[in-house]
Amino acid sequence: MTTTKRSSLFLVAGLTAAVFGHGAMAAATTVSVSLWDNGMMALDALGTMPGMGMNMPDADMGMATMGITTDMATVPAGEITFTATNDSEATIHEMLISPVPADGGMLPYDQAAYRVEEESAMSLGEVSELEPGDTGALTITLDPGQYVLYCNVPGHYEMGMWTLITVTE
Ligand SMILES: [Cu+2]
Repeated sequence: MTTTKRSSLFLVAGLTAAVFGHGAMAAATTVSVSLWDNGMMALDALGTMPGMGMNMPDADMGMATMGITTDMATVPAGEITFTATNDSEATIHEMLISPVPADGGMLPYDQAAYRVEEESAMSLGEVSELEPGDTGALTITLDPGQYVLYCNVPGHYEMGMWTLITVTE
């Protein structure tokens, strides 16, 4: 009788360890993010062509002179660390993250300031103002859904500095 009880307890302890082990693996998701531009002239066309922010009308992403590139476009829900590196030679960049609006449309945008309205866009966090060559990290917990990573230094979002990331169950 005593032996049977011990065996059961041992089994339960083993199962618990397995569950925690799985959770620890899920929490280790790291996304490498590159913030890049084509050099000093990257902002010259600002205001002279249709904006290239997410879902802006007539956006031609082939004209983008700045951008954000990630090493994965889909990640599992849970704790995610974004490691952002400013790969520009001369320009400060940053990385913010907001949910893609439920209607699939544009992020709220201040045309006069050339910036996303961060609060209305429900910004979830940021790696702010990185000098060229610098790296910063943001760790947040994300539910399943679609999110947009973007740079909100004036003009940069409109010049193409954004990308999508999908969080799965
Ligand atoms: Cu930027």
